[in-house]
Amino acid sequence: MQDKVIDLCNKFGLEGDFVGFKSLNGGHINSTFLVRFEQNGKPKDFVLQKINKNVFTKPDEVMDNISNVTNYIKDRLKERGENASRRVLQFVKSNNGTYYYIDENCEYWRVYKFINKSVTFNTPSLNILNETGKAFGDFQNLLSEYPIRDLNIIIPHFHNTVHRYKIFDQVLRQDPCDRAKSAKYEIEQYLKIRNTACKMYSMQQNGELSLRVTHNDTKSNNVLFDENTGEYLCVIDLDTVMPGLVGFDFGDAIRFGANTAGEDEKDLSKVELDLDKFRAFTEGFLSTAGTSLTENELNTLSLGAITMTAECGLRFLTDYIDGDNYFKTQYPEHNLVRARCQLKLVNDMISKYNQMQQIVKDCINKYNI
Ligand code: ADP
Ligand code: GN1
Ligand code: MG
Repeated sequence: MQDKVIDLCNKFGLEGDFVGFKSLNGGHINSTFLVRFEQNGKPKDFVLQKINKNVFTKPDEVMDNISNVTNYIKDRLKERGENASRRVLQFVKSNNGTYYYIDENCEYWRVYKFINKSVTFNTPSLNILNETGKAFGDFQNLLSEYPIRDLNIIIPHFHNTVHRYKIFDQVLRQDPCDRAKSAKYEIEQYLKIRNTACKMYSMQQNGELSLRVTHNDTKSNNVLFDENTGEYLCVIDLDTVMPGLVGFDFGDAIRFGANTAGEDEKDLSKVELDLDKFRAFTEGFLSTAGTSLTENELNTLSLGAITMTAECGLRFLTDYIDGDNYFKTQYPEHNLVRARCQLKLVNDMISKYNQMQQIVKDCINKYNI
Protein backbone atom coordinates (compact mmCIF):
# COMPACT_ATOMS: atom_id res chain seq x y z
CA MET A 1 0.00 0.00 0.00
CA GLN A 2 2.88 2.40 0.79
CA ASP A 3 4.04 2.44 -2.86
CA LYS A 4 0.51 3.14 -3.96
CA VAL A 5 0.17 6.03 -1.49
CA ILE A 6 3.49 7.54 -2.63
CA ASP A 7 2.48 7.18 -6.27
CA LEU A 8 -0.86 8.88 -5.61
CA CYS A 9 0.82 11.72 -3.74
CA ASN A 10 3.09 12.26 -6.75
CA LYS A 11 0.01 12.56 -8.92
CA PHE A 12 -1.01 15.51 -6.75
CA GLY A 13 2.47 17.03 -6.93
CA LEU A 14 3.03 16.85 -3.16
CA GLU A 15 6.55 18.05 -2.46
CA GLY A 16 9.08 17.01 0.17
CA ASP A 17 10.22 13.69 1.62
CA PHE A 18 7.60 11.07 2.27
CA VAL A 19 7.61 10.14 5.98
CA GLY A 20 4.65 7.76 6.34
CA PHE A 21 0.90 7.32 6.33
CA LYS A 22 -1.89 5.91 8.48
CA SER A 23 -5.59 5.19 8.16
CA LEU A 24 -8.06 7.73 9.52
CA ASN A 25 -11.06 5.53 10.12
CA GLY A 26 -14.26 6.92 11.42
CA GLY A 27 -16.81 7.26 8.67
CA HIS A 28 -18.99 4.58 7.09
CA ILE A 29 -18.34 5.52 3.48
CA ASN A 30 -14.93 6.72 2.21
CA SER A 31 -11.39 5.42 2.88
CA THR A 32 -9.22 8.11 4.45
CA PHE A 33 -5.45 8.30 5.04
CA LEU A 34 -3.24 10.80 6.77
CA VAL A 35 -0.01 11.23 4.81
CA ARG A 36 3.07 12.94 6.22
CA PHE A 37 5.78 14.67 4.21
CA GLU A 38 8.77 16.63 5.45
CA GLN A 39 9.65 19.94 3.84
CA ASN A 40 12.77 21.80 5.02
CA GLY A 41 12.77 19.71 8.19
CA LYS A 42 9.14 20.53 8.97
CA PRO A 43 6.28 17.98 8.85
CA LYS A 44 3.54 18.71 6.29
CA ASP A 45 0.41 16.59 6.56
CA PHE A 46 -2.23 15.87 3.95
CA VAL A 47 -5.40 13.83 3.80
CA LEU A 48 -5.61 11.34 0.94
CA GLN A 49 -9.09 9.99 0.39
CA LYS A 50 -10.60 7.40 -1.92
CA ILE A 51 -14.12 8.42 -2.87
CA ASN A 52 -16.62 5.57 -2.51
CA LYS A 53 -17.87 5.16 -6.06
CA ASN A 54 -20.78 2.90 -5.11
CA VAL A 55 -22.23 5.76 -3.07
CA PHE A 56 -20.95 8.72 -5.10
CA THR A 57 -21.52 7.56 -8.64
CA LYS A 58 -20.35 10.86 -10.16
CA PRO A 59 -17.23 11.82 -8.17
CA ASP A 60 -16.44 14.63 -10.63
CA GLU A 61 -19.74 16.30 -9.70
CA VAL A 62 -18.94 15.82 -6.01
CA MET A 63 -15.61 17.59 -6.46
CA ASP A 64 -17.26 20.30 -8.55
CA ASN A 65 -19.65 21.13 -5.68
CA ILE A 66 -16.93 20.89 -3.05
CA SER A 67 -14.44 23.11 -4.85
CA ASN A 68 -17.09 25.74 -5.62
CA VAL A 69 -18.45 25.78 -2.10
CA THR A 70 -15.04 25.82 -0.36
CA ASN A 71 -13.83 28.65 -2.62
CA TYR A 72 -17.02 30.58 -1.88
CA ILE A 73 -16.57 30.08 1.88
CA LYS A 74 -12.94 31.20 1.59
CA ASP A 75 -14.07 34.46 -0.04
CA ARG A 76 -16.76 35.02 2.58
CA LEU A 77 -14.26 34.45 5.40
CA LYS A 78 -11.90 36.96 3.77
CA GLU A 79 -14.74 39.50 3.58
CA ARG A 80 -15.26 38.98 7.29
CA GLY A 81 -11.55 39.55 7.86
CA GLU A 82 -11.01 36.00 9.14
CA ASN A 83 -7.99 33.86 8.34
CA ALA A 84 -9.31 30.99 6.20
CA SER A 85 -6.36 28.61 6.57
CA ARG A 86 -7.92 26.45 9.31
CA ARG A 87 -11.55 27.44 8.69
CA VAL A 88 -12.23 25.71 5.39
CA LEU A 89 -10.89 22.61 3.64
CA GLN A 90 -8.22 23.36 1.03
CA PHE A 91 -8.10 20.86 -1.82
CA VAL A 92 -5.01 20.17 -3.92
CA LYS A 93 -5.25 19.88 -7.72
CA SER A 94 -3.84 16.77 -9.38
CA ASN A 95 -1.34 17.01 -12.22
CA ASN A 96 -4.33 16.84 -14.60
CA GLY A 97 -5.63 20.14 -13.27
CA THR A 98 -8.66 18.49 -11.62
CA TYR A 99 -9.40 18.12 -7.93
CA TYR A 100 -9.36 14.33 -8.28
CA TYR A 101 -7.16 11.67 -9.82
CA ILE A 102 -8.48 8.48 -11.42
CA ASP A 103 -6.15 5.49 -10.85
CA GLU A 104 -5.63 2.37 -12.98
CA ASN A 105 -8.59 0.67 -11.26
CA CYS A 106 -10.85 3.61 -12.10
CA GLU A 107 -10.91 4.65 -8.44
CA TYR A 108 -11.18 8.37 -7.66
CA TRP A 109 -8.76 9.92 -5.18
CA ARG A 110 -8.49 13.43 -3.76
CA VAL A 111 -6.03 15.25 -1.53
CA TYR A 112 -6.52 18.14 0.87
CA LYS A 113 -4.49 19.82 3.55
CA PHE A 114 -4.58 18.27 6.99
CA ILE A 115 -5.58 20.85 9.58
CA ASN A 116 -2.96 20.71 12.33
CA LYS A 117 -3.77 20.57 16.00
CA SER A 118 -7.37 19.65 15.26
CA VAL A 119 -9.58 16.95 16.74
CA THR A 120 -12.98 15.38 16.06
CA PHE A 121 -15.37 13.82 18.59
CA ASN A 122 -17.67 10.85 18.34
CA THR A 123 -19.18 11.42 21.75
CA PRO A 124 -19.18 15.18 22.18
CA SER A 125 -19.39 16.93 25.55
CA LEU A 126 -21.89 19.76 26.14
CA ASN A 127 -19.29 22.33 25.23
CA ILE A 128 -18.26 20.50 22.06
CA LEU A 129 -21.91 20.14 21.04
CA ASN A 130 -22.39 23.85 21.52
CA GLU A 131 -19.38 24.44 19.26
CA THR A 132 -20.73 21.86 16.75
CA GLY A 133 -23.96 23.86 16.64
CA LYS A 134 -22.01 27.07 16.00
CA ALA A 135 -20.02 25.35 13.23
CA PHE A 136 -23.07 24.12 11.31
CA GLY A 137 -24.99 27.32 11.98
CA ASP A 138 -22.08 29.32 10.62
CA PHE A 139 -21.83 27.00 7.61
CA GLN A 140 -25.49 27.81 6.94
CA ASN A 141 -24.83 31.50 7.41
CA LEU A 142 -21.73 31.60 5.17
CA LEU A 143 -23.67 29.89 2.37
CA SER A 144 -27.03 31.61 2.82
CA GLU A 145 -26.61 33.58 -0.43
CA TYR A 146 -24.98 30.80 -2.46
CA PRO A 147 -26.88 30.14 -5.71
CA ILE A 148 -28.26 26.66 -5.01
CA ARG A 149 -29.21 26.08 -8.64
CA ASP A 150 -25.50 25.81 -9.46
CA LEU A 151 -25.09 22.78 -7.21
CA ASN A 152 -25.10 19.23 -8.56
CA ILE A 153 -27.56 16.83 -6.92
CA ILE A 154 -25.05 14.32 -5.61
CA ILE A 155 -27.43 11.64 -4.35
CA PRO A 156 -30.95 12.13 -5.65
CA HIS A 157 -33.64 11.81 -2.93
CA PHE A 158 -30.95 11.65 -0.23
CA HIS A 159 -33.13 13.01 2.58
CA ASN A 160 -36.44 12.36 0.85
CA THR A 161 -38.06 10.27 3.55
CA VAL A 162 -41.04 9.38 1.34
CA HIS A 163 -38.61 7.88 -1.16
CA ARG A 164 -36.63 6.13 1.61
CA TYR A 165 -39.85 4.40 2.76
CA LYS A 166 -40.61 3.34 -0.84
CA ILE A 167 -37.18 1.70 -1.10
CA PHE A 168 -37.80 0.06 2.27
CA ASP A 169 -41.14 -1.34 0.97
CA GLN A 170 -39.35 -2.76 -2.08
CA VAL A 171 -36.49 -4.35 -0.16
CA LEU A 172 -38.98 -5.79 2.31
CA ARG A 173 -41.00 -7.37 -0.51
CA GLN A 174 -37.85 -8.93 -1.97
CA ASP A 175 -36.27 -9.85 1.37
CA PRO A 176 -33.16 -11.12 -0.52
CA CYS A 177 -31.36 -12.58 2.51
CA ASP A 178 -34.39 -13.86 4.37
CA ARG A 179 -33.62 -11.45 7.19
CA ALA A 180 -37.02 -9.75 7.57
CA LYS A 181 -38.20 -12.41 10.00
CA SER A 182 -35.43 -11.45 12.41
CA ALA A 183 -36.53 -7.80 12.41
CA LYS A 184 -40.32 -8.10 12.65
CA TYR A 185 -40.71 -5.74 15.60
CA GLU A 186 -38.43 -3.08 14.13
CA ILE A 187 -40.20 -3.23 10.74
CA GLU A 188 -43.59 -2.76 12.38
CA GLN A 189 -42.32 0.15 14.49
CA TYR A 190 -40.68 1.99 11.59
CA LEU A 191 -43.92 1.65 9.59
CA LYS A 192 -45.83 3.12 12.53
CA ILE A 193 -43.88 6.41 12.42
CA ARG A 194 -44.03 6.74 8.63
CA ASN A 195 -46.44 9.70 8.56
CA THR A 196 -44.51 11.70 11.14
CA ALA A 197 -41.23 10.99 9.36
CA CYS A 198 -42.65 12.14 6.01
CA LYS A 199 -44.27 15.38 7.19
CA MET A 200 -41.39 17.74 6.40
CA TYR A 201 -41.12 16.36 2.89
CA SER A 202 -44.79 17.31 2.34
CA MET A 203 -44.10 20.77 3.76
CA GLN A 204 -41.31 21.20 1.23
CA GLN A 205 -43.60 20.04 -1.56
CA ASN A 206 -46.26 22.56 -0.44
CA GLY A 207 -43.71 25.37 -0.46
CA GLU A 208 -43.86 25.81 3.33
CA LEU A 209 -40.14 24.99 3.56
CA SER A 210 -37.53 26.01 0.97
CA LEU A 211 -34.30 24.41 -0.11
CA ARG A 212 -30.95 25.87 0.98
CA VAL A 213 -27.35 24.75 0.67
CA THR A 214 -27.07 22.03 3.27
CA HIS A 215 -24.31 19.71 4.41
CA ASN A 216 -26.48 16.62 4.82
CA ASP A 217 -24.16 14.69 7.12
CA THR A 218 -23.88 16.87 10.20
CA LYS A 219 -22.32 14.44 12.66
CA SER A 220 -19.99 15.98 15.23
CA ASN A 221 -17.14 13.92 13.76
CA ASN A 222 -17.58 15.99 10.62
CA VAL A 223 -16.40 19.13 12.41
CA LEU A 224 -12.79 19.85 13.35
CA PHE A 225 -12.12 21.55 16.68
CA ASP A 226 -9.00 23.25 17.95
CA GLU A 227 -7.07 20.70 20.00
CA ASN A 228 -6.25 23.25 22.72
CA THR A 229 -9.29 25.48 22.99
CA GLY A 230 -12.08 23.14 21.80
CA GLU A 231 -13.39 25.92 19.53
CA TYR A 232 -14.84 24.87 16.18
CA LEU A 233 -12.57 25.35 13.22
CA CYS A 234 -14.06 23.87 10.14
CA VAL A 235 -16.83 21.69 8.70
CA ILE A 236 -15.47 18.66 6.80
CA ASP A 237 -16.84 15.65 4.86
CA LEU A 238 -18.45 17.82 2.21
CA ASP A 239 -19.44 15.06 -0.23
CA THR A 240 -23.15 15.46 0.33
CA VAL A 241 -23.29 19.25 0.14
CA MET A 242 -26.34 19.93 -2.04
CA PRO A 243 -29.76 21.56 -1.77
CA GLY A 244 -31.71 20.41 1.30
CA LEU A 245 -33.74 21.50 4.31
CA VAL A 246 -32.02 23.32 7.15
CA GLY A 247 -34.05 21.32 9.69
CA PHE A 248 -32.44 18.18 8.37
CA ASP A 249 -28.91 19.50 9.00
CA PHE A 250 -30.00 20.54 12.47
CA GLY A 251 -31.80 17.24 13.03
CA ASP A 252 -29.04 14.90 11.92
CA ALA A 253 -26.62 16.62 14.27
CA ILE A 254 -29.05 16.08 17.15
CA ARG A 255 -29.59 12.45 16.15
CA PHE A 256 -25.89 11.78 16.41
CA GLY A 257 -24.74 14.18 19.09
CA ALA A 258 -27.59 14.41 21.59
CA ASN A 259 -28.02 10.65 21.96
CA THR A 260 -26.86 9.57 25.43
CA ALA A 261 -25.17 6.61 23.74
CA GLY A 262 -23.42 5.78 20.48
CA GLU A 263 -25.16 5.26 17.15
CA ASP A 264 -24.81 1.49 17.50
CA GLU A 265 -25.39 0.99 21.23
CA LYS A 266 -26.75 -2.49 21.94
CA ASP A 267 -28.02 -1.74 25.43
CA LEU A 268 -31.13 0.27 24.61
CA SER A 269 -31.61 1.34 28.22
CA LYS A 270 -28.62 3.64 27.63
CA VAL A 271 -30.20 5.32 24.60
CA GLU A 272 -32.23 8.50 24.94
CA LEU A 273 -32.32 12.13 23.88
CA ASP A 274 -30.25 14.22 26.28
CA LEU A 275 -32.15 17.51 26.55
CA ASP A 276 -29.11 19.34 27.93
CA LYS A 277 -27.21 18.32 24.82
CA PHE A 278 -30.17 19.34 22.69
CA ARG A 279 -30.08 22.76 24.32
CA ALA A 280 -26.30 23.10 23.96
CA PHE A 281 -26.44 22.36 20.21
CA THR A 282 -29.54 24.51 19.62
CA GLU A 283 -27.98 27.49 21.37
CA GLY A 284 -24.83 27.19 19.28
CA PHE A 285 -26.71 26.67 16.03
CA LEU A 286 -29.13 29.55 16.50
CA SER A 287 -26.40 31.89 17.73
CA THR A 288 -24.72 31.71 14.31
CA ALA A 289 -27.56 30.81 11.89
CA GLY A 290 -30.57 32.26 13.65
CA THR A 291 -31.43 35.41 11.77
CA SER A 292 -31.23 33.75 8.38
CA LEU A 293 -33.98 31.24 9.23
CA THR A 294 -37.71 31.57 8.49
CA GLU A 295 -40.46 30.99 11.05
CA ASN A 296 -41.39 27.64 9.50
CA GLU A 297 -37.73 26.60 9.56
CA LEU A 298 -37.44 27.48 13.24
CA ASN A 299 -40.70 25.69 14.02
CA THR A 300 -39.56 22.47 12.37
CA LEU A 301 -36.09 22.11 13.90
CA SER A 302 -37.35 19.59 16.50
CA LEU A 303 -39.33 17.74 13.85
CA GLY A 304 -36.12 17.70 11.79
CA ALA A 305 -34.43 15.75 14.59
CA ILE A 306 -37.29 13.23 14.66
CA THR A 307 -37.28 12.96 10.87
CA MET A 308 -33.53 12.42 10.55
CA THR A 309 -33.46 9.82 13.32
CA ALA A 310 -36.37 7.91 11.81
CA GLU A 311 -34.86 8.14 8.33
CA CYS A 312 -31.35 7.10 9.33
CA GLY A 313 -32.69 4.17 11.35
CA LEU A 314 -34.86 3.16 8.41
CA ARG A 315 -31.81 3.28 6.12
CA PHE A 316 -29.87 1.01 8.53
CA LEU A 317 -32.82 -1.40 8.67
CA THR A 318 -33.23 -1.37 4.89
CA ASP A 319 -29.52 -2.10 4.46
CA TYR A 320 -29.71 -4.93 7.02
CA ILE A 321 -32.60 -6.59 5.17
CA ASP A 322 -30.89 -5.98 1.84
CA GLY A 323 -27.69 -7.74 3.01
CA ASP A 324 -25.45 -4.85 4.16
CA ASN A 325 -24.59 -3.41 0.77
CA TYR A 326 -24.31 0.25 1.70
CA PHE A 327 -22.96 1.01 5.17
CA LYS A 328 -19.65 -0.47 6.33
CA THR A 329 -20.44 -3.00 9.08
CA GLN A 330 -18.24 -4.67 11.67
CA TYR A 331 -20.44 -7.71 12.33
CA PRO A 332 -23.47 -9.34 10.64
CA GLU A 333 -26.18 -7.70 12.77
CA HIS A 334 -24.50 -4.29 12.96
CA ASN A 335 -27.07 -2.51 10.81
CA LEU A 336 -29.93 -4.07 12.78
CA VAL A 337 -28.33 -2.92 16.03
CA ARG A 338 -27.99 0.60 14.60
CA ALA A 339 -31.64 0.52 13.47
CA ARG A 340 -32.79 -0.54 16.96
CA CYS A 341 -30.77 2.21 18.57
CA GLN A 342 -32.26 4.87 16.26
CA LEU A 343 -35.75 3.50 16.92
CA LYS A 344 -35.34 3.84 20.66
CA LEU A 345 -34.00 7.34 20.16
CA VAL A 346 -36.73 8.52 17.81
CA ASN A 347 -39.48 7.27 20.11
CA ASP A 348 -37.85 9.12 22.99
CA MET A 349 -37.67 12.27 20.86
CA ILE A 350 -41.36 11.96 20.01
CA SER A 351 -42.19 11.78 23.72
CA LYS A 352 -39.98 14.83 24.40
CA TYR A 353 -41.23 16.89 21.46
CA ASN A 354 -42.84 19.63 23.59
CA GLN A 355 -39.69 20.02 25.67
CA MET A 356 -37.56 20.31 22.52
CA GLN A 357 -39.90 22.97 21.15
CA GLN A 358 -39.67 24.92 24.42
CA ILE A 359 -35.86 24.88 24.22
CA VAL A 360 -35.98 26.17 20.63
CA LYS A 361 -38.31 28.98 21.81
CA ASP A 362 -35.97 29.84 24.70
CA CYS A 363 -33.06 30.16 22.25
CA ILE A 364 -35.11 32.25 19.82
CA ASN A 365 -35.83 34.65 22.68
CA LYS A 366 -32.24 34.58 23.90
CA TYR A 367 -30.85 35.61 20.51
CA ASN A 368 -33.75 37.94 19.56
CA ILE A 369 -34.45 35.98 16.41
P1 ADP B 1 -15.66 9.84 6.15
O1 ADP B 1 -16.42 10.05 4.87
O2 ADP B 1 -15.02 8.51 6.19
O3 ADP B 1 -16.51 10.16 7.35
P2 ADP B 1 -14.13 12.31 6.71
O4 ADP B 1 -13.87 13.27 5.59
O5 ADP B 1 -15.15 12.69 7.70
O6 ADP B 1 -14.42 10.86 6.08
O7 ADP B 1 -12.73 12.07 7.45
C1 ADP B 1 -12.57 11.05 8.42
C2 ADP B 1 -11.81 11.59 9.64
O8 ADP B 1 -10.52 12.09 9.23
C3 ADP B 1 -12.48 12.80 10.30
O9 ADP B 1 -13.47 12.43 11.24
C4 ADP B 1 -11.29 13.54 10.94
O10 ADP B 1 -10.98 12.95 12.20
C5 ADP B 1 -10.15 13.26 9.99
N1 ADP B 1 -9.94 14.37 9.04
C6 ADP B 1 -10.52 14.51 7.84
N2 ADP B 1 -10.12 15.63 7.22
C7 ADP B 1 -9.24 16.24 8.03
C8 ADP B 1 -8.45 17.46 7.95
N3 ADP B 1 -8.47 18.27 6.87
N4 ADP B 1 -7.67 17.78 8.98
C9 ADP B 1 -7.61 16.98 10.07
N5 ADP B 1 -8.31 15.83 10.21
C10 ADP B 1 -9.13 15.45 9.21
C1 GN1 C 1 -22.80 7.98 6.53
O1 GN1 C 1 -19.75 8.95 5.81
P1 GN1 C 1 -20.41 9.09 7.13
O2 GN1 C 1 -20.14 7.97 8.04
O3 GN1 C 1 -20.15 10.46 7.73
C2 GN1 C 1 -23.96 8.42 5.61
C3 GN1 C 1 -24.90 9.37 6.35
C4 GN1 C 1 -25.44 8.68 7.59
C5 GN1 C 1 -24.26 8.23 8.45
C6 GN1 C 1 -24.74 7.43 9.64
C7 GN1 C 1 -23.24 9.46 2.08
O4 GN1 C 1 -22.01 9.10 6.84
O5 GN1 C 1 -25.99 9.71 5.51
O6 GN1 C 1 -26.26 9.56 8.34
O7 GN1 C 1 -23.34 7.39 7.71
N1 GN1 C 1 -23.42 9.08 4.43
C8 GN1 C 1 -23.88 8.77 3.21
O8 GN1 C 1 -23.70 7.35 10.56
O9 GN1 C 1 -24.78 7.96 3.00
MG1 MG D 1 -17.09 11.84 8.21
